[in-house]
Amino acid sequence: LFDYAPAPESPAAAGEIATSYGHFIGGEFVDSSGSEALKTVNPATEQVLAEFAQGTEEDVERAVKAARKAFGDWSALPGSERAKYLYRIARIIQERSRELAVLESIDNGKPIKETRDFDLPMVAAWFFYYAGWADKLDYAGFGPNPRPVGVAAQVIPWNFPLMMLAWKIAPALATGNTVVLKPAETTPLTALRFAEICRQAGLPKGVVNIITGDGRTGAALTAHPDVNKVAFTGSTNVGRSIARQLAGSRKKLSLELGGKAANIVFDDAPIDQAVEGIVNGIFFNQGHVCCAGSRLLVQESIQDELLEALKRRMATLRLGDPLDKNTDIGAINSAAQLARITELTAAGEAEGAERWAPACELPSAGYWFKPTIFTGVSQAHRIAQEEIFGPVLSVLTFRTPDEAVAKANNTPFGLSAGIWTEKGSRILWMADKLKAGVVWANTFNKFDPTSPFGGYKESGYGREGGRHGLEPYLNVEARDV
Ligand code: TXE
Repeated sequence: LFDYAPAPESPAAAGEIATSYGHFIGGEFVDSSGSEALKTVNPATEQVLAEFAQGTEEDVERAVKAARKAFGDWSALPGSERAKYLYRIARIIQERSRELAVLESIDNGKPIKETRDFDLPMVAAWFFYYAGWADKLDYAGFGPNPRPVGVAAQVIPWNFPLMMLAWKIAPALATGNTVVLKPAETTPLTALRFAEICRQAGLPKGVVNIITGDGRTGAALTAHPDVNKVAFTGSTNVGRSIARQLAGSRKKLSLELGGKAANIVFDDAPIDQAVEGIVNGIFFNQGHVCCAGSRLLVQESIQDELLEALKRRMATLRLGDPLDKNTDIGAINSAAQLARITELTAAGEAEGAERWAPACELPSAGYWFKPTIFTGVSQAHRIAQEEIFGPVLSVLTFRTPDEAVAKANNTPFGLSAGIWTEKGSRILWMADKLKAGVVWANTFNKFDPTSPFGGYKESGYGREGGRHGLEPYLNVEARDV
């Protein structure tokens, strides 16, 4: 499934970036009704890439109208016909994956190694997978006649711009809904390129609409009275404000919010493998990952040995140009995110934790943060409780499995967790006790379109992926079996 994305060659492989963009509404690229424009920059250079429209309420109105107009015909198509469009989109994504990977790396700051080998293959896989469901909904266990909800408003973040788009749009379209999607204001470019792909695939007009802008556009979209379903991925605060905004409405809501995952290493774990899992858990995508393994819980008896090996490995990580195929750690996505990381790491030091980072030079322009670990962290510290969303690991220790579970569960979040041990029985015992939507054993950050992803507690509700990922987009008339 994951081997089909060809390698991007050079920045020149990216299609042209326009100097300014409007919205994609009703199958056409259109100007905004307002005059306000935002800028997106390359976070590795701070160079402005393009201007794009700040969507107005009138733009939202037009986009929702276009989606409503398209809904009747789209939802009436046989599932096998909808599947053809999704397969076509998946194939075009594969064909254009070099261009998309480069564009994503330029707009987001993440290493090309990741966009090429992870993001783009996952994006295609998501469309292939949900294409397969489109004609099998009657057999999905939702009862005899599951129906699409209607117009879905989808607001996504900047950490996996295209992948979050795929997670939202693929299941919505497979189930017969139409969508209005708003990408994050620091990463609009690949969503706008995806709009071109919808045209290339001949997708009927209005089935997918993309409007750009910041949180004001997002709030206007989620509040629109003719929207039937809201899907949001982003910060817990905004998730809460959307839930308040929707209280009393009949809109369906799913939220995928933050996390503070524990990566739990027992004394019988193979150290080298665990070190790779820890590094992947927190430094993948600069730690801009909701399920990042941002807390290392290490069994006290192996703490010294593990930390020594971890520091040795961290010293080999290459930070720099996201378009260099050897880069492991790219740029922080925005100045605002860099400020947040800086503020929380300063709090870590002020609260008495010990900070360590390998010697490495940071490029002179752009937003960068060294891979960093904090030891001597206690559970009450802000860096043990709050999502940093950067390449920063907080190290805590435990003695017994019970203590590991108690510490792992002691945050407001519950999105993911990792366990490293040779004992299968311990994995099963721990997985049962951990309050996390995803539990990885002897691996971390593994994703697959067949498996549901989502959280407990303040990490949100609703699942994306697998058969469960269809549910938020369906009105179900009979009991789930
Ligand atoms: O998120 P926001 P930000 C966490 C992470 C990060 C913090 C802040 O800890 O440091 O959130 O990031 C749109 N109504 N995550 O400020 O603001 C916004 O335009 C409707 C975790 O970037 O939540 C963007 O499209 N929409 C997370 C999207 O929400 C609104 C990923 C996310 O932006 C809105 C991102 C409103 N009132 C950040 N206000 C994860 N779970 O992966 C903003 N938006």
